Amino acid sequence: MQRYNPKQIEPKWQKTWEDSKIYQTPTPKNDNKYYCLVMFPYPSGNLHVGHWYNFGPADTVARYHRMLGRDVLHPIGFDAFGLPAENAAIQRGINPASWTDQNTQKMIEQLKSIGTIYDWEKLINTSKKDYYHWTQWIFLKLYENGLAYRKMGVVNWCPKDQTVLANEQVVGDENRCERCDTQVVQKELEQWYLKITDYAEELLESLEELDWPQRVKTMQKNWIGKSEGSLIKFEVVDFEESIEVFTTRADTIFGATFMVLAPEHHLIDKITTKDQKAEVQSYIDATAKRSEFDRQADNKEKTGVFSGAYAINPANNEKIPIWVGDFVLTSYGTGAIMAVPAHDQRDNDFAKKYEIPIVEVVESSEEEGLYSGEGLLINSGDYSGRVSNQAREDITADLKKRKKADFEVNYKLRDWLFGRQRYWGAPIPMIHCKECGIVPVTEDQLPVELPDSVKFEPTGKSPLIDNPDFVNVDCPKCDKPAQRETDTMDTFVDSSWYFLRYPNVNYEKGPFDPSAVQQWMPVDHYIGGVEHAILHLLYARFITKALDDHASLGFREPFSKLSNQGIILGPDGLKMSKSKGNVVDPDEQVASYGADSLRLYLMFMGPYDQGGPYDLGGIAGTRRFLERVWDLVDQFNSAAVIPSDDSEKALLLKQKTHQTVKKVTQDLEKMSFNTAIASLMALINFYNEIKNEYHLSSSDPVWKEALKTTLRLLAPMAPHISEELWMELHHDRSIHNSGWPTWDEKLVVEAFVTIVVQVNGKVRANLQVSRGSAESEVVKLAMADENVMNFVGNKQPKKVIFVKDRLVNFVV
Ligand code: ANZ
Ligand code: ZN
Repeated sequence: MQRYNPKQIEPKWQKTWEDSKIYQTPTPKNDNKYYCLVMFPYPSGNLHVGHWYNFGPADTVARYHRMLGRDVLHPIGFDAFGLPAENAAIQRGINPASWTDQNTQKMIEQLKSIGTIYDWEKLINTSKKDYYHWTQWIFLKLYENGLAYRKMGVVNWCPKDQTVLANEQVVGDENRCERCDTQVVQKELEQWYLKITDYAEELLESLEELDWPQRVKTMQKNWIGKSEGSLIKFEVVDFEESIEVFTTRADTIFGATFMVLAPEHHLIDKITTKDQKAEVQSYIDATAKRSEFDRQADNKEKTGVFSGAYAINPANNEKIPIWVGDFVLTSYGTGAIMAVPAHDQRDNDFAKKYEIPIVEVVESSEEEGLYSGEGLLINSGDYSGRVSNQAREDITADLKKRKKADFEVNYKLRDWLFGRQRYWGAPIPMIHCKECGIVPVTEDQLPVELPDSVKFEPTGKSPLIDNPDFVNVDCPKCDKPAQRETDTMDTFVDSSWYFLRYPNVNYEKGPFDPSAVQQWMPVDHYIGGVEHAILHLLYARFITKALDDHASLGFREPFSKLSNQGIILGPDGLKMSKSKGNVVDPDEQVASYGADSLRLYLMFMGPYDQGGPYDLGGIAGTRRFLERVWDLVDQFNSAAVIPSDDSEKALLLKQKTHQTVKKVTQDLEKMSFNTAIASLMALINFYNEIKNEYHLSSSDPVWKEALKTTLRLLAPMAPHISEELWMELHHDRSIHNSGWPTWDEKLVVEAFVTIVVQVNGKVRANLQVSRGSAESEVVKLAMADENVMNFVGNKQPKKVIFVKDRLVNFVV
């Protein structure tokens, strides 16, 4: 046998596998399907080590399930539309379409070099007509069912990308663009929205049934932001009007000493007194210049103006002043609040500043400071003495009898703003007609094709506006000249349904093939980065539910199980970035060490969900390990010695192997790759130790079985070398079709145990003894230990405590 040379064997096997189509997706038999999905990449140009960290281990999971005998679907594609590709293309002065095509070609080569089992006949590219046709179809379906609409509103605007962003794309305390990190500003614009809020409750509730990391579920839960409270009506003095407020603390109503309206509130104009008009108007004008971000910030001073009007507190009939203040947002609850300065910090700041009375109504259990917790009510009429959380229900129920209140649930989740003023996306299939208003493109006119000849530099307006061939169209309703919608869809629309396309990528009657989807969905295991915890995963769940309601999908949650990989840092422990010069190029690593070594190293470097710094020495270590495996099989093949006749050693060899089968199986089940590899390393060390006493011999069936099993355990993680060595052991069928090894529980039980030897309760030695050894035998062995002898001395111990297979303690 030659020396281990991945450069030669890896491309060879990749080609053989591709030619023989061994990874072609099977038609799944009942209950035997396993849909293993990785989050598909943007065609950014180059795979980086982070991609490998996603794709390599995910491929291992898919391969492992394949060897278990499952029918596996493990596809790949490109999330090809969108800002990253468009911005990169603009920088280089080329069309995003050509840039994307160049990159996908390059990336496919790279993806192949990893040795993945992707079925290339199922490749998806979201920027191609045959895909976005169906993105547009889904949009029409949503529109038809009232789930897509246009409205005027305050929106997030990225000054660098010159487009609106969804709330989910504004990240961090400083409100930065998720794509380019520029600080986002807010603008009033008419925009397209998808009604994700219709599904708020279900999106929250069915999180329960998902096998997802808890932190992702918590992030979604907080984003949805369910808040249970009450709607309470306050009559306006001298007007036939009432102001409704949303509060989570109806129990504090006796402490509501004023009200605050958002400056946009519709009643302000009507109720403001003459004297106050000018002041109120200038306050409203000033507010218009502030963003919601700014208005909400805790550290900003609270401001407001008195409207001159009063309301009646329905709990105690007291007259309280109505103020206007911009810390109350028009977009949440009813855009008005009852202010309880004794128990709410913002209300407290406000009351102190404008000298409004502060009345405590919940007994504080704290010495000082504003109390916002639960407690017994005080100063609250008949309700005094009740516990606040009970009083909340009672007060609302009593006010409800008088038609002054009702129970209410609010969500922080807002509708999904999905139109973009950019070129590189699926055109929204809508037509604006002077006569008929907004008219949807008819289904048979899909796809609305994205034209090529467009100046796509961002200008703040959609670049499609300047393309008359695209814009001018006849109205489908009245046939008069009309204009196409020029906004395109955000790429998150493309990725919110791609997993439905893989089961049958060639389906021509709809976005998904109902029978194929029924066979494969839901995704059994979805693997990808935690950065998508809210955005992509929430959108995909929403679209799934909407399609189930309006296109008979047949299930309501797309991803049964989710795993997030950690993040790979540069060798210096910092985030990898070109500017820091700490980027590790996976192609170079493959060229120097091989794909198997890189796969193995990434899985060995630490727990998969934690990631960590890429250690340039570490990969050399996994390469050496693979060489040891290679050498062992090589020696076995060429060792024509007579097999040893030592049944005890043979048993030991079997036991160690079976123990490792069990360990690796259990570890792969929970994606604990690093510990699986560690036990394989330990097994190879053991083989190397025992081979001198129990001869490595190609005619020894015990050795042969042990090595075959080891290669099969290694196969999902290092697919090329295990295939090569498998063939060296005279097989004619791929190791990847050889099934997953099983273990015999009887052989797994340890033959040897470690016994702790103590003297007066302190550990003085560890002993390896046969399982079940008798006390007399263990004592004899312990007494022979030098260190133990030093502490026992030459006296007879007073007492010996013995716990079988565990411990012996000498009391002296
Ligand atoms: C009286 C009160 C007393 C309140 C108290 C809180 C504490 P979450 O949990 O986030 O839903 N609120 C309601 N609408 C608002 C708006 N449009 N802009 C700003 N604040 C608004 O918060 C609900 C609470 O936020 C409500 O309960 C209301 O203040 C305030 F000791 O009412 B509370
Ligand atoms: Zn018309």
